Amino acid sequence: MSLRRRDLFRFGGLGGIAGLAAGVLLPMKQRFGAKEPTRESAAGGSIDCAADAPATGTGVGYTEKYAPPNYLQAGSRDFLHTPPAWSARTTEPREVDLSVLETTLEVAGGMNMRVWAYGGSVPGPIVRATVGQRLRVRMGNRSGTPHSVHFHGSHDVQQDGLARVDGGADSLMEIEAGPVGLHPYHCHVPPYAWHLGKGMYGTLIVDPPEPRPAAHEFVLCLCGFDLDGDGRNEVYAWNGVAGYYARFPLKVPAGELVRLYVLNMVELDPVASFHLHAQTFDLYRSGTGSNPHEHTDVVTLGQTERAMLEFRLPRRGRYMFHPHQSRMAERGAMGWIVAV
Ligand SMILES: [Cu+2]
Repeated sequence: MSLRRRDLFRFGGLGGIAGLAAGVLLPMKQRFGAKEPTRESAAGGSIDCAADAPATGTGVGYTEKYAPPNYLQAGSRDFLHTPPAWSARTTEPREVDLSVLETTLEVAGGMNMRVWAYGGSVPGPIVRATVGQRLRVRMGNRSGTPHSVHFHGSHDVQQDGLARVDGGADSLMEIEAGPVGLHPYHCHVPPYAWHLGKGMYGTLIVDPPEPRPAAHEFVLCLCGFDLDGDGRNEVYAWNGVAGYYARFPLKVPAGELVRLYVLNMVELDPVASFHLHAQTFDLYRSGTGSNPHEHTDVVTLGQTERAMLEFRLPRRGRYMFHPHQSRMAERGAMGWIVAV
């Protein structure tokens, strides 16, 4: 079955895509040293701040119309921002399943979008590997439309993931994770603006052989959704659901190292950005280098461009983050990091 954009509104039902891949790919614990973030303090979680948020002004009300559906609870989508634990390279290839499901995502309360979901979620599962790790990527296409899975980064050009995989068929590819950094994967079947607009992307984190310093780590993947097929996005979201981090801020202990992996996977808008309030950060473009390129409070990202950010929030409080494209911030992509 092929989907026309007009059909998007015909699919109702609950949009919450369960964390199908969570148990497979996303162990929740991270590596932490003795003094720096503790396992307890860095559960990678979010907290429910809706109750104590101001009714207007800087609270949840900033994106009232673009709030998450009420059935979503604190923590219900934490697996989408929590990277798997660092793991040493193994000689055998690691299995990664990025099978595609067709389902409905409620991208904001009352706004349903028919999506194609790697591993059952939008964005797809976070894949993490140490540089040089071979990854055997299986993609079973459980939708009615041809798809593919193509990784950014360096790999054998014969394993570039451009071949169409028909509905009902499976594909297998093997790549070596590299270089160190942060690389998206996505569908490359034309018109791929349409496929990406329907959620077909995810994150690959490639670690150096020795893990980076312990930190509270989060992946923030910016998504855009064109609900009515007019070629313009109406809803924007970090990790798939508008306003999720406005209602459930990321939580970190004050003073401890925070590392964000930020990706712009928005189609139809030429650029987006990530801006943090009240604190500046070290910017590692694409996460590929070991020295920061810049110390700033905003990074502008073209389509599929990404950045690794490191900072500490010295004082307790609520630090806002959002794209500095106000249309995006006002339509679902405003969030908070709370230092406690
Ligand atoms: Cu596709």
